[in-house]
Amino acid sequence: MKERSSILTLVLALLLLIAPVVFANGGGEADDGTITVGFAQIKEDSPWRTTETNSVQQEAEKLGIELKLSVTDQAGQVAALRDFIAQGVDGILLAPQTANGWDEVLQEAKDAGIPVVLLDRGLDSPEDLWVSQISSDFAFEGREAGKWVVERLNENGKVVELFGDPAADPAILRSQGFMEIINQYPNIEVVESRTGEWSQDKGRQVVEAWLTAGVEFDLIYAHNDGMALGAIEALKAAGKDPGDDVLIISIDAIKAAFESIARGDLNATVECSPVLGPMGFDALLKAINGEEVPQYIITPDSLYDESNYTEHPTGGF
Ligand code: GZL
Repeated sequence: MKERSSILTLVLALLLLIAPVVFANGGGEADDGTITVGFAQIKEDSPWRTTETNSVQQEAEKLGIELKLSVTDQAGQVAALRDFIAQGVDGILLAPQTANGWDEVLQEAKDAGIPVVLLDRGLDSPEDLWVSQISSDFAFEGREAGKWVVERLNENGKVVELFGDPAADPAILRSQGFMEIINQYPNIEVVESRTGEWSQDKGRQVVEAWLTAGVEFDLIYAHNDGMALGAIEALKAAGKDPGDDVLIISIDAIKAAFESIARGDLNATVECSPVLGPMGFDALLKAINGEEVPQYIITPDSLYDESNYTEHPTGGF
């Protein structure tokens, strides 16, 4: 009898010893080593954004990474990052809708030891709060568009600009790069600049308003293909011949843009690759493993117009 009670005491003591370990992660799920990544994506109805999201999801699947995807506006992205931190993810991918509003939550991620990699846009927070930005060089894209415009207008003409989101890094820099070139030619004038909010419908509305108001212009510079396609709709509805009466250049190189160039509507587009999943996870996994990662990883871009659009390796995104 005495022997049985001492065995029972020993078993109880052992259980007390191992219990904290077994139930440490709420119910005893063994940590099977799977990497978990949170991706805070921008809510945006565009082929470009869909291609990017697919690229991230396909790469996560290929790598066996558990991806938590959140698709919202900027405020929702901040909340999503706090959720990811609370869930203890291993890393975060963020496509910041706007350049500002991130310092606090990025500091919280850093304090939690969770690396953040930026996809397709930059932001204005201190560089020590995020690991790497993987994107195009937006000012370069703007300069390339500016050089094409100078040549096609023979250094003389009126331009209207369809701005992306004025709070977004790509829009700010695409405009700066463009104006850096255009400002060198006194006979080229940007007579109007207004946001089309990256969308085809809004781009169409803005150009309709310019036409109704009798604004005279020779060329439209759109910060993305979606707004350019909307502008083309407006020009056609007004009886104009886009690509001839009015020249149009934009950025992104989505498939619909190449189809429009083939029809003789759009004249040119500067490529901006949305296929960022592989590079995003490569940088994030290195950071998770404590390896050095470049602060900026810039994807190369090229300009495609009537003369070379058929040479794009994938025919657009
Ligand atoms: C650029 C990306 C931009 C695209 C637009 O990296 O952030 O967002 O150029 C999209 O089409 O709105």
